[in-house]
Order: sequence, then C-alpha cells, then structure tokens
Amino acid sequence: MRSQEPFNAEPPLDALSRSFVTPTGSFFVRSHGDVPVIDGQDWHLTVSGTGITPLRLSLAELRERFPRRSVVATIQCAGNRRAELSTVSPTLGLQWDAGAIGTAEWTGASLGDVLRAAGLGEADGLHVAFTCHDVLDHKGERVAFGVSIPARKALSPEVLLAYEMNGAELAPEHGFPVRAVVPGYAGVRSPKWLRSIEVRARPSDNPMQQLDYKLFPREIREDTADWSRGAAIDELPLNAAICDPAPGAVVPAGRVRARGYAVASGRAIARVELSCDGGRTWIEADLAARPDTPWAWTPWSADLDLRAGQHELAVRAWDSAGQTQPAEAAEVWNFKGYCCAAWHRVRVQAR
Ligand SMILES: Nc1nc2c(c(=O)[nH]1)N[C@H]1C(S)=C(S)[C@@H](COP(=O)(O)O)O[C@H]1N2
Ligand SMILES: [Mo]
Repeated sequence: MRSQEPFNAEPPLDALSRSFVTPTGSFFVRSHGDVPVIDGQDWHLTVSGTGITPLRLSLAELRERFPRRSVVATIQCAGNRRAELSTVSPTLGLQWDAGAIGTAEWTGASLGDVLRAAGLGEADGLHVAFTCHDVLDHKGERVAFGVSIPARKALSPEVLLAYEMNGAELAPEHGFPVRAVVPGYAGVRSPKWLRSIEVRARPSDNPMQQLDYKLFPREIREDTADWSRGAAIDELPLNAAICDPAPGAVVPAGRVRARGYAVASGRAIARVELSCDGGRTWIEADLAARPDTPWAWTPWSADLDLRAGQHELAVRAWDSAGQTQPAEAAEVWNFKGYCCAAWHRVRVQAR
C-alpha cells in the first residue's frame, strides 16, 4: 500500500515475477483521486473535435459496433522505481519500488476503429485528448483527470478502448467500464473511467498533461521548473528489475535462481545480464518473451553461483537497437522521480 486515499498499491516483487500475465488482484493500482462509481448501463463515451463527426457510444454500442480486439500489454507507471532515485536525493510523489508495473490481456475496441468511424482521416500533427470521470484537486480547484496522446499513436492497432482485463470486465479500480490502453507509453497515458475523447491541434490543456508527468534535467528543482519546457513522458526508457531474491534476503550459498522482468517501449529485449559483483562481471539470463506480443515485458531468470558472504546483484537489459541502461540512479535523477532505469541493484547475503 503506497497510499490509502487515493488508493495506490503495488504487489510484492516475488509475486510479480511468478507469471507472465499478472493476475488482476496483483496488478498495481495508481489513482490520483477517488475511484468513481459508474453504472455501466448509463455510461456513454462522446467523441468530438477536429475532423470528427460527433459520436456518442453506449457500452453496448462500443462492444457491438466495433470488432473485439485483444492485446497482451505491460503498463508501467513513469514513477516505477522512484524510491531508488530518492536514495540519491528526495523526489516528489509516491515512493514506488519496482512493482508499479504489470502485464494483462486487454480486450476492447481499437481506438483507431472508433476514430475512423467518427471520420478521422489524416492524423498528422493532431492529438487525441481524453477526459475521465474521476475528479482531482488542482491548486484548490476540482478538475477532471485528462491526458492526451499524439493522434498518430492513437491510430496504431495496439491502442484500445478496453472493457475487459484478463477475460473479465474491468475492475472498478482499473477503470470500469472503459479505459484506454496505450501500450509502450507511460501508464498515465492509459486513462481509466473514460468520459470523452476530443481530437485537437494541441496536447490536452489538463494539468495532468501540462503540469505533471514531464521529465526535467537533474539541475532543475520544483521551484525552478518551467513546466512548458519539460518533456512530456510518453515512451518509457529500457528497464529491468530483479524481483527475486529480495533486497536483504539471506540465501543458501551455492546455486541461487534469480528472476525478474525487462521491458522496452515496443522494441525487443535482446539480452539481459546479471552481475554478482556490483557490475564488474556479467552473465547472461534466460529470456521468456512471448513472441506474439511486442508490447509485453520479457521475464528473465538466471542461475547465480554465490559464495558465502555479501553480494551486490545487478541487472541490466539491452534492446534490439543495442542500447543499454545507465549504471547509477544519480545519472538519471530528476526532482519528480520519473523514469528510473538505472541498473537495478539488490544486496543479498549467502550463507
Ligand atoms: N482517470 C484516470 N486514469 C488514470 C489514472 C488516474 O488517476 N485517473 N492514473 C494513471 C496512471 S499515472 C497510471 S500509472 C495508470 C495505472 O493503471 P492501473 O491503476 O490500472 O494499474 O493509470 C493511469 N490512468
Ligand atoms: Mo503513473
């Protein structure tokens, strides 16, 4: 539990690494306000804006008018692993461990199908803005949650208006009755409890888009940040974490099986490496990617040989473009604590 009101929670990491698809009950929850109570019978989605003939869809119409599509996709909060950045210097926000991530089978209508049915043709330079049913406090004002994505991404086949998660209707805390699922983008771009969609020339004016979820250089602090100059976080950096053993674990000396995940925004994970000596030497992990989905994480496992004593385990991934991760959290520190993709390090004791 990272906060009770609003409700925010992540699973223990060993539970997270036990299955490819995360059971819904173990899937992290990140909500900025109260979970809205919505009657699926009354719910409607409106679609409007530039190049659109306005549409108003009930849940039944969304299910019946558009082909049903499923995508197995990982959703990760941009603040995943924030707690590690805070060991360098304090950061703002929920202090997530490496569990603000999960993989589900999402089923719904393709957002592109809905936008094309509403008349959208050319996407160049346009943005698709979402407004939701949950209301948050912004500087003393009550504001509905809202974010946007580039229309080019919105028309990509992997982007869904999802009404099911892991074969069941969405749970209230995961966006019932309909949420967007934008694979490869930070979790914040997958809005829950959808109310309306607007196609527009500029990104959403919502404070969630303009004054949050932006990446700043390490020199910038809260009081010096010019939010118009921050980079909106859409795609996330290449990342990997050790889920088992846990930090501080005492393990029997000898063969120890380590497990975890690696994730890249739509690129393939080419290799995952483990170190038992803080990064001086590395061995290669076994990968368990699912070839049918480029939008899901790659679970990995590796057999380590640990002599009795203290060890600093570290993991790093390489993607199909030959990129790898920075060694130190200090290199990527930012005051909001986003995009922590440094080598994940876990100290264990073998005896
Ligand atoms: N309407 C709405 N959508 C939202 C949020 C929210 O607070 N309100 N949180 C976002 C963030 S920051 C993340 S990381 C994901 C988390 O999705 P989950 O709670 O289903 O894991 O939802 C996103 N969608
Ligand atoms: Mo998030």
